Amino acid sequence: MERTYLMIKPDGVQRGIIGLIIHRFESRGLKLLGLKMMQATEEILAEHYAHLKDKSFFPSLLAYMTSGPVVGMVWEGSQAVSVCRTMLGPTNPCTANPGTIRGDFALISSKNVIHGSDSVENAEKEIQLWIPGKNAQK
Ligand code: DAT
Ligand code: MG
Repeated sequence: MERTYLMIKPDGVQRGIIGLIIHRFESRGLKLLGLKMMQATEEILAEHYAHLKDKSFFPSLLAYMTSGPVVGMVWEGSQAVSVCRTMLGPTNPCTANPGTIRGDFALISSKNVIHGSDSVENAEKEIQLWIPGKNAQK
């Protein structure tokens, strides 16, 4: 069993597709362990997106991610990290296959609806960063 951190971004919340997105992971057989709706701060985003801090789009990424609430979630299942990444589709939704979340609900990288951890190690870091406390601990 593996855990991953998924986060519905502000565009997903604003468009009212939280339930639809959650339904996909539940249907796949993954288990929802924790969920938190929150306003992301620039501080937490700077840590979460530290690998992108020198990119030209970083300021607009911060503006987008703070434009409304996000829904952070911890999901558990067999190979949850890679299974969920496949269900998300690639970063650039233009290249995402229909049937993936980004392929069905997004068109541009800067508004791609959902985040998913890219490794088991990063998943554990992100869970502790976004949903610290008892419910999200192993
Ligand atoms: P992913 O979210 O698929 O793991 P990432 O970690 O490389 O991708 O980037 C994090 C987010 O930053 C991504 O979901 C959207 C934004 N982003 C990445 N590349 C971008 C680009 N070329 N233009 C605009 N936003 C981008
Ligand atoms: Mg990433």
